[in-house]
Amino acid sequence: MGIFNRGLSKTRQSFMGQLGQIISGTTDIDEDTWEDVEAILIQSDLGVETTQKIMQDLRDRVEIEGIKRTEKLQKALKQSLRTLIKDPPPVNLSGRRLSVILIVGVNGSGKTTSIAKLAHHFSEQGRRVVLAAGDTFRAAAIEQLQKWGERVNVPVIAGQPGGDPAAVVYDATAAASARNRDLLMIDTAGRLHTNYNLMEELAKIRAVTAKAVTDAPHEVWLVLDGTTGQNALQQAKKFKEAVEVTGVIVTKLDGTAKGGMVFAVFQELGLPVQFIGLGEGMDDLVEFRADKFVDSLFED
Ligand SMILES: Nc1nc2c(ncn2[C@@H]2O[C@H](COP(=O)(O)OP(=O)(O)OP(=O)(O)O)[C@@H](O)[C@H]2O)c(=O)[nH]1
Ligand SMILES: [Mg+2]
Repeated sequence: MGIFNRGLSKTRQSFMGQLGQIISGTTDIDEDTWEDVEAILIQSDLGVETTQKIMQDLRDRVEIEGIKRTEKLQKALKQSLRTLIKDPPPVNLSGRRLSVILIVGVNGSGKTTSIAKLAHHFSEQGRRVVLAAGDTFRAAAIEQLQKWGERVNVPVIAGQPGGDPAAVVYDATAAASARNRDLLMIDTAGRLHTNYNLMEELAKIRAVTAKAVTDAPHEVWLVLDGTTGQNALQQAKKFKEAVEVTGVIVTKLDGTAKGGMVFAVFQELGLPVQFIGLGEGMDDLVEFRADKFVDSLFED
């Protein structure tokens, strides 16, 4: 069983468990069937807008293909879901001496651990990674990143607790050049999307990287906690307004049945999901793949 299958088992069990009840009887599709399918999609945290879109696509599909019986619905639904998501574009990391990835998100969403996993991932690809401890706010945040740095064998540039994160980031860009590193990833403090001052601080961090490295940051990834489902979408809209987010990392999908929110990220935010978190281990952050994702919701 692949990691997608394993990591998405909770969403699959919930989703397929309910869908199975609808499609197992070989009855004709009627209004009750449509209502049941809609309820399942909402419960899987696809959100109202995305659910409506899928329902329309599914009804069209059923009509065009002349599907009459509920047992044929599964395949059609799978196809409808697949149309909403796609593989992310290649990460924008080549063709320059130093690439910079800025990681943002609300408190506890999984930023620091995702950075560690990404450091591991990119190091394995031969990148020379360095991390900046831009969370100077939360006690022990610097230490947390340093511990991860040791585990994945990547240097961490840090300042003093309570210091200016923009200064740490500036130092990190200089250190990256001095140490001949080609990928800098910046950890930031968790912040509520409603906190104006903290969102301004992110803009300042952005500006510092832009000043130090041409066109930086080259990627800005928003980390969303998958267990918070639709709530994460509201946060995301605010982050998207405040900093130019280029992609999303959805974490903790292994611990939730709300995996449907991934569809809403594509549909309602118009942002690609670059990576998904399917566990706490170093190898449990994987590149998002649309086919595998949809397959994992259905297969058993
Ligand atoms: N099961 C599971 N746990 C995860 C995943 N990603 C992160 N976590 C856990 O979520 C918790 C919070 O992760 P952090 O990386 O510290 O989150 P953060 O966004 O940096 O938090 P703040 O810095 O406080 O804002 C940790 O216990 C992680 O192990 C995941 O994909 N699956
Ligand atoms: Mg953190």
